[in-house]
Amino acid sequence: MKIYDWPTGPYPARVRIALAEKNLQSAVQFVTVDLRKGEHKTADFLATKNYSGTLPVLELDDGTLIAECTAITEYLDALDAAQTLTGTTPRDRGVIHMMNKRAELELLDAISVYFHHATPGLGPQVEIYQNEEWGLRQRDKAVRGMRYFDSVLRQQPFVAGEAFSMADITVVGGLIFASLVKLPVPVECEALVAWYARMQQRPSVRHQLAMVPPPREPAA
Ligand SMILES: N[C@@H](CCC(=O)N[C@@H](CS)C(=O)NCC(=O)O)C(=O)O
Repeated sequence: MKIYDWPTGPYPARVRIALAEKNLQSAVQFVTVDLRKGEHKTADFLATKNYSGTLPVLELDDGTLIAECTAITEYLDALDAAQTLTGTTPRDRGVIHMMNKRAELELLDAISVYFHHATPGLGPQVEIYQNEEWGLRQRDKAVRGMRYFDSVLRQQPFVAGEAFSMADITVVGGLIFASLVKLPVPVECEALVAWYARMQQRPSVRHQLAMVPPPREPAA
């Protein structure tokens, strides 16, 4: 298997964590695609690797291409019967999928829009259209998302309930992105910060290149 990759990106980090959780790192060859040079937006990459122009992309030995972190994680998780990341029962699969999607919509993807629209992002060569107001709205949405996940983690040890899952990986991706863009976690989000500290104890998470604690708002 090959993964078209950007080594410090928060989305590729999700797949690296999934690979480590499944003990599959040695089954994969990483191929770096330079985001800052816009290599992911070339006509050739869009036509032959990923129409959406994003990383990571998994390429199987038979040439099948799977983009989208959630899809890649589902594929990797289904390679063995344990399905530790996406759940085994219908109930667990549904809840994990919901919380994973929320982690994308309310946190990670919102920070990504903020990065691309209200900061220099990947630079002028790549960021050919920016809408600062939209970016700032998404930044505020991400902060609300942090408060939401804090409220969830006050009730349960993991994002989707009693066990670690793909939804935790996606929130970790969100907090990695928050640290890259220096978006502080609200000071009252103590459960979220404590959960993140626990996540960093997991070997799969600890070894991420971009793993630095997100900044916190100073206490009033
Ligand atoms: N929905 C996609 C988003 C992937 C994504 O945004 N990846 C970043 C890398 S960290 C990227 O390719 N950004 C480049 C761009 O949007 O121009 C997924 O889950 O895989």
